Amino acid sequence: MGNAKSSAMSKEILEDLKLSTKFTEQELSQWYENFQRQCPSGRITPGDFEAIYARFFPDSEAKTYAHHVFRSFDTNDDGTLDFKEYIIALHLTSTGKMSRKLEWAFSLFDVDKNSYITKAEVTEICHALFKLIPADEQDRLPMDENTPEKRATKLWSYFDKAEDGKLTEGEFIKGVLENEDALHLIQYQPQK
Ligand SMILES: [Ca+2]
Ligand SMILES: [Ca+2]
Repeated sequence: MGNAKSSAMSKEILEDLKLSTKFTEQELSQWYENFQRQCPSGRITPGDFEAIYARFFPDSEAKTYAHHVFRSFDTNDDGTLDFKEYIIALHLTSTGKMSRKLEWAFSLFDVDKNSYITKAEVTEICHALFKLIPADEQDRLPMDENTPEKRATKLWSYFDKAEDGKLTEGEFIKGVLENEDALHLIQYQPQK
């Protein structure tokens, strides 16, 4: 409202996003309009992002996980998500190819961004994931994955690494692709 001037996306960003995602110009323009409306400053803050997650996971504590996801989407490390980072994130998590999704999953697990995953980082993300799972659902989990530690140990076993080893992106993606069970352990899909 009264903000029409800021509603055009720069040609450069549009072309860039058309190349890096499969979204059409029309889809991108539509999302840009929505983004501008919901986020007039053009930047999503960690607080905004937590609020979005809280709406998706009303019965659980999504803040910790949201914080990790935010970090993995904030590719230029400036503490906010701009439209480009937002769209790439949306693309990756909805329609992206499996290999791209796993690249993203790697960055989610690489908490300190040093290009390696350790078991401690896997455990930290498993803790955040667990907070997303409602208590009644946690009760129904298999015995060997019903705590964050057990889940981390099970996941780590697929990567053929020592307890104190370091996992590269290639090893992570290979381990997940070769073990169907690993794929469900690295994420949480709400049942509702
Ligand atoms: Ca950013
Ligand atoms: Ca790391």
